[in-house]
Formats: sequence, C-alpha cells, structure tokens
Amino acid sequence: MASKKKGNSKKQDQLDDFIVDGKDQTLTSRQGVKVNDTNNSLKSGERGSTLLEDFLLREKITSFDHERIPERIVHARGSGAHGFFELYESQDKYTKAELFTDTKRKTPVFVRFSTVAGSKGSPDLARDVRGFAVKFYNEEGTWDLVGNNMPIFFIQDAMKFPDLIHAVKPEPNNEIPQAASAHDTFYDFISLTTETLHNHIWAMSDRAIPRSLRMMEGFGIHTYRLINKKGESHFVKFHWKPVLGVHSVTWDEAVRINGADPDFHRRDLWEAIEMGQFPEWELGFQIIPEEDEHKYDFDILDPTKLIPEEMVPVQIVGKMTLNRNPENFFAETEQVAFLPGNIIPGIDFSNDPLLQGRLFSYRDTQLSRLGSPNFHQIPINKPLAQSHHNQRDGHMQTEISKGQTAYFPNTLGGGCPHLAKISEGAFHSYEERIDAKKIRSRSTSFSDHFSQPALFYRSLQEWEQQHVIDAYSFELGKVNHDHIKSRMLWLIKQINNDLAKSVADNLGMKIPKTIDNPINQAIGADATVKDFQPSKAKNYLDESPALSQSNTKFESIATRQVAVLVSDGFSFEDFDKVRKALENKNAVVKLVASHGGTVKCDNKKDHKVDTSIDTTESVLFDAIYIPGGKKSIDAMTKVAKFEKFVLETFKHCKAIAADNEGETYLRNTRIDDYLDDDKAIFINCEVQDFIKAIANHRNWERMPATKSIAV
Ligand code: HDE
Repeated sequence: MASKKKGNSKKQDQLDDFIVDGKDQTLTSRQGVKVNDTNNSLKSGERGSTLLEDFLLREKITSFDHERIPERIVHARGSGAHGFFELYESQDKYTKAELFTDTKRKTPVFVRFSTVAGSKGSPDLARDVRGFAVKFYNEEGTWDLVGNNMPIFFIQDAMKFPDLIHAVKPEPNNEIPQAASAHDTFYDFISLTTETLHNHIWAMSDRAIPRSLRMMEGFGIHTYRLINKKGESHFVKFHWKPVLGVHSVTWDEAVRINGADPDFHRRDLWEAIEMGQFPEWELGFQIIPEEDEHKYDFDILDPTKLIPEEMVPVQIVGKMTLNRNPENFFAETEQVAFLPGNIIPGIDFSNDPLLQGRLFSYRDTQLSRLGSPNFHQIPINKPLAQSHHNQRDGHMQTEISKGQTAYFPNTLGGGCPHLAKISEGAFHSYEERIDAKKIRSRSTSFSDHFSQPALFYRSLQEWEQQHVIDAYSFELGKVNHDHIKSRMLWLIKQINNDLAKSVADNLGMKIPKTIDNPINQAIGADATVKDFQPSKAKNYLDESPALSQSNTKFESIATRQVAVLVSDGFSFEDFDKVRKALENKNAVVKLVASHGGTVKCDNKKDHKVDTSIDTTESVLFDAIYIPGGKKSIDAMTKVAKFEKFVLETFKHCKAIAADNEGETYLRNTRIDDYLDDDKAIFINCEVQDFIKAIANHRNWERMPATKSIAV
C-alpha cells in the first residue's frame, strides 16, 4: 500500500489505498506464494512436455489471455488525468450543488479526452470531434459532465446514434478506413441527414485537429438545468475555456504527426503535467431563465444548435487544473466509466431528446465493457460519497455488505439504509409540468438545419475558411460515388455559395441545381418534408466572433516546443541567449542535431542532444531557431533533412529565427524570397519578437506563399 501524502485530495487518498507497488518486493503468485522461476515452465525432464500441474504457468497465461476488455464502441482512443476544480464565486442564486456554492472546496476531478471514431490504438491527430469528459468527485455524490470539444452534436435524437456511428466507423465489408470520416458511408449518411450539417462543418474546421488537448474548448452541449435551494430552475449550457487559448495544427501537419508520433496528444498532456505546467480550463455558464425558453429563433432543447455567446454571455465561475498523471493507464483511463446520468442535487436534465437517450446508453455500455453492475466499485469510479443501498452480488463484488437485509422497507435492519429528506440533501427531480401526447416525431422547432452552419462559416477568418474549403475538398475527394458528392455540394451551397463553389472546383464537379431525393428521409416517413427545407434558415446574427479561433488567447508560450537546429561548432552565445529567454517563459527548448549523443558548441563544450534530426520531424515543434557558427552551418548544409525541417516549418506558418551564420543557412533555402517581409521570421532580431510570434501560434498571412513551397 502506498503511504498517504500531505496535500492529497480525499479522492487521491482513496485511490492510494488501492495502489500496489512492486518496488523492493519479492515476486509472488496471485495467492502470495513466493516464486523463484518465472522463465521456465514445469516439464517432464529438460526436453520433455509441459505438465498440466504447472499452476504458475497456467495462472500467468490465463491472466494474459484475459488482459483485454472490449474497447469503447465510440471514444475508444483516450487520455486521462487527475486534477481539481475550484469555484471563484458562489453561484447559489442558480444552484444548490455544493461544488458551485462552496468557494473553499477543491473538488477532485478525473478527465478523459478522446477521439470518437478510431480504435484504441488509432493516431491522435485524426480529423474528429474530441470527447471532453469530466468526473467530479463530490462529497454529495459523483457528477459526470460528459461533453465534447464542439458545442453541438450531429443528430437531434438518440434514436439516430447507431446510424451515425455505423456510417462513420470503418465500412463493415473491409474495415476501411481507420479513424477517418473521409469515406462513402459517412457522406451517404450526412448527405441524407441535414441535421448533421452544423456539427459536420465544425468537424471540417480546425477545431477537429487541435494542437493540444490542453488547447481546446469543452462543451456540455445539451441544455441542462440548475436548481437552487428554493427549487427554482434556470437552463444552463456548460463551457470549458482553456487558459492557453484554442489552437490547432494544419491538416498537412496532422497527417505527418500521425506518422511521426501517433501519441502526440497523449504525450503532450502527459509531459506538460510531468513538467509542472498544469493544464487549466475555466468553467463558464450560459444561463437562460425559464421564461426565455422560447425566446430564440432556435430551440434550446435542440443539441444541434449553440447559443451564440454574443446573445447569452458565458459567465466564468471557476477553474479546473489537471495536476497528476494516472498511475496505471488501464486501471484508471481505460476503466473510468462516465455516465451522463451521474447527477447531483442542484443540477438536472432538460428534455433534450439526445440527452435523454444518453441516460440509458452509458450504464448499459459499461455493463458489457466492464463486465458487471459493480463497475462503480472500481477505484477510479468509486464515489467519494459513502454509498449504502440494497443492490447486491454480481460479478466481481468487492464490497462485503453486512447484515440480514437487502430490501426496503425493513425492520430487521433497523429500517436502514433509510431515506433522506430533500432538506437533508436528497436528490429531487425538477417538477416540470408535462401535459402532452405520446408521439414519435420531430418538433418543427428543430427544423432549421442551415442557419447555424452558415453563421459558423461567416464568423471565420479567411484563413479558417480556407481550411474548411480544403477539408471538404479532401474528405469528398475520398468519396467514390458521384451522387453522394453531388448531394453534398448542393447542401454545402445552402450553407454558403462561395464555399460550395470552391469545393466543387477542387473536386472538378458542378454543383447540381437540385437533388433527387427529398431531404430528410431521416426525419420520418410521414414528416412534413417542407418544414425541413433550407428555406427555413434564419439570419439572427451577422457574425459570432466567439466562434473564430482568431479571437482566442495568444499570450503564452508555456510548453511550446522549439527546435534548435545545430551541428558541431554552433555558436554558444547565440544559443544561450535564445534558450534562456524561451525557457524563462516556460517554453521547451530542444537541441536537434545532425547526430545523436552530444554536440560541441564553438567553446568546445559538449551539449546533450535531445534528438538527432533523423529521429524527429518538424511537425512535432512549434518553432525553430538556428544559431550561428560557420562550422555548424556548413555541416547542416550537407544534411538534407535540415532543409526539409525549415521548409515544412515555413509551410506550416510557424515562427523561425536565425542569428549570424544561421541567416546564410536560411538564404540558401527556397524560402529566401520571403525572409525579409514575413512577420514571423526573425534574423538577428530581439528574442522578444520571436517569443511574441510563437505566442501568436501561426503567421496565417504567410499561407498564400506556402502554396509554392512543396515539401
Ligand atoms: Fe456518447 N457514448 N453517446 N456522446 N460519449 C459513449 O459510453 C452515446 C454523445 C461522449 O471518455 C459510450 O462509456 C449515445 C453526445 C464522450 O469514457 C456510449 C449518444 C456527447 C464519451 C455512448 C451519445 C457524447 C462518450 C461509449 C446519443 C457530447 C467518452 C463508451 C444519444 C455531449 C467518455 C462509453 C469516456 C462515450 C453513447 C451522444 C460524448 C456507447 C447513445 C451528444 C466524451 O455509451
């Protein structure tokens, strides 16, 4: 057992009780019998057959055979971390949930980020939505906020979820493609299901290829309710805002990162926490008073709609910090079970039909994934709150429930566990008035599928729009059936004419004047199709600046990776000046040399090489610096990979700095023509300017020039 550390949260203490540390211990069997040979099986003679009697072999192999559990049907690829949430100011006017009223609390959390479509071993930089699931371990019970990094979802009703996922997953005949939406079945479905178009355009934007899990927003998506002590309800949407801002890579980088380091996001999260650069997000509420429920041109229960922040501002209420990596990936990140139905007094559901379906699905999936209704007892899922109930037995029961009774009411157990009053903190569902017909149909208030994708596209900067054009062109370019591409072009035209024209040009196709099948086959055979036509689109806002990544934060270079390109004889003076300035701002500076081991500076001192140029790629860095030193530059000129590094860094619009002979190196490359006018290239300049350019993330103005640089 690990010893409890000072400053541990209660949850951490609870987890520590389960940690088994083999350090300084003798190898034993699972029953604790000491073992003196785990290399050879028990045989009948040195060259004889293995004996069935070998309990050590059987135990070892049997455990191994059963090491894998079914991966999540969606969100299989994920990375997790521990942390805590702190409240800035009591929100008691909205909610009685203690984590939102007690500013002295440090609520322990476990967060799991994920991609959706790929398998457990798929690469991190797939073009995909990212899951953003947070488990809050409260004294009053666990609350799971299971959201994504985009504020809306693809579909309006849970009934369609299996269709959506079957369409995006690898095609069933050949299991191709892995972790990619660019294929026929996905676009067949999307082109027939117009409610998907809003989430889809987000997936075509840079939001789908984040620079880091630490640099993406999170959203609860659904409208929830907050309930205060008086029993009053406000509708709420939850937002996570990353302190480092929202930043992405380009598609060209994403493709290369997937080869160079498929664990790019997982490694980035892990390393940031290990180096004490704890990822942080602020939590915000968008509050909608009950009386405003029907005020908007969209339905607040429709999960394919966001509420523009310009219409309902996000009120920041607290901050989440992730400060501890898991001890064991399987035990924690793999076995963590999120349930949108894990709710606490002070928070309640709305009638969003997607949310309602999720309440059933997640518990069900944990049964087949974790194999038992006792999955709550797994340490990572165990509530901090005491739990006493009459649920019993089942696979892997680890609790030893005492007493004669397992039913309620009882006298033999003293009436226990007894009921709690609402005034004693019992959960009580909001008493919403319902007077309705039983009906299987879609509300016409959910029928406008075009206004918000159009608003999203209008709100982007030119460079962001270009990325969206490129993404549609790439994805549809991978689709084999022309009729599917044609339908998509027609639908994209309903979102934005220029966008559709650019994509059609790239595909070498014409936008059809009309499409054959009525849109929204997907709504229901008897639905009034005309209610779901693009003509229903409304223009309630010209632009929503909050949707563009150009309006995010550009303040910090903390954890940004800077490659210093060198060979033997590099200028120590140049290097030391830049390194100190960057490290002072918590950037990570790495010596990338023509060889591994150590590299000599012009003072003849050896410096440890972080990575040789042969074992890394430019896409793993945010910026490059080339110090002077004639000998170093001459040697670099003979290694072609250095030039590839520089050209790619230019192509991906990142900051480049060089001093003294470093300039000669850059002048001899194909970016020579651009060196003097580029806002993010610095030759013999102030380091502070280089730092500012790294914080700015990218110089997108360079994009047109990068077209002519092929690497
Ligand atoms: Fe999920 N989803 N989902 N989902 N979802 C799962 O649960 C499901 C939806 C989300 O890191 C599964 O434990 C249905 C919306 C995240 O462990 C499964 C519907 C949103 C994660 C499931 C939705 C999400 C999941 C698979 C439509 C954003 C990963 C494994 C009604 C608000 C959690 C599991 C983690 C995981 C079902 C829609 C987010 C099968 C039926 C909307 C972040 O239960």
